[in-house]
Amino acid sequence: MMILHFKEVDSTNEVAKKLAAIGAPEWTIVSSDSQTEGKGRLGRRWISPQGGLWISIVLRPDIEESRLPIIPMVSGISVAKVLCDMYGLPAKLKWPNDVLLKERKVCGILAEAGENVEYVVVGIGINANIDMNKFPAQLRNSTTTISTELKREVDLNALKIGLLDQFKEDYNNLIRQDFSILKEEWRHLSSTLGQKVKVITPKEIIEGNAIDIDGEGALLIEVSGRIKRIFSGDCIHLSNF
Ligand code: BT5
Repeated sequence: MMILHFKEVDSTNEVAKKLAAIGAPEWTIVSSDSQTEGKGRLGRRWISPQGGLWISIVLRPDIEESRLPIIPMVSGISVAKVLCDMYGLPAKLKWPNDVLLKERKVCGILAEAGENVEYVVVGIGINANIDMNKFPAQLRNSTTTISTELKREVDLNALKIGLLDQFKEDYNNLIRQDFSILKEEWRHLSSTLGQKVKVITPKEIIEGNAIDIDGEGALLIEVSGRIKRIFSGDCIHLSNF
């Protein structure tokens, strides 16, 4: 494992993708104190001031393309377990990849694949030691940080090492076995399952009961007695059903 740490970069995913494209081996890690162009999904921005853990991991998975969405889901499982194990925080998962504390987003994950899936870069952003006033007003109700929840700061390096250890174990389990054991963990940690949800996809807006995920990480939603499989989208939790 080689870890490259920067004071400031545009985006750790961008740096990691460039390294992966010129042959950086699996488990090359890029992290940075802050990001000037932190990226969310679908071209959105990710607020990345100093105090957060902004990290990207180069992977070279040998799995079917249809199962790629499972990789960021497994990263979410690792983050949730680490927040619980290291700090006793009851972290939950929101489909597809968010990690929540008390229904507020503490971590976002962005996976990007290279041409012909030569590599996958998993970018993980954890709001660790960040003051809530660093976030714009419209995000403050839906966001939280570890230091806000614990009322103390945490050691970023220890969090980084704890996360990488946990993710390595979970990822190797995914590659060695299949998704079934991890799927059970995802179900267990999920806040989405059991909720009435609204999912916004590029094609449609679906409202229904989130009942399960399948072996490719798709969300199964029951809409008037029929099951719909959703592969990607933005999920809003409405209420428990
Ligand atoms: C994500 O996108 O949640 C993926 C975020 C991935 C960030 C990591 S940091 C390391 C690596 N390098 C990068 O450049 N990116 C990755 P999405 O589901 O699209 O959520 C983005 C939305 O979350 C934004 O449009 C805001 O509404 C909100 N948001 C932005 N910054 C946030 C933050 N720090 N904490 C919580 N919510 C945030």
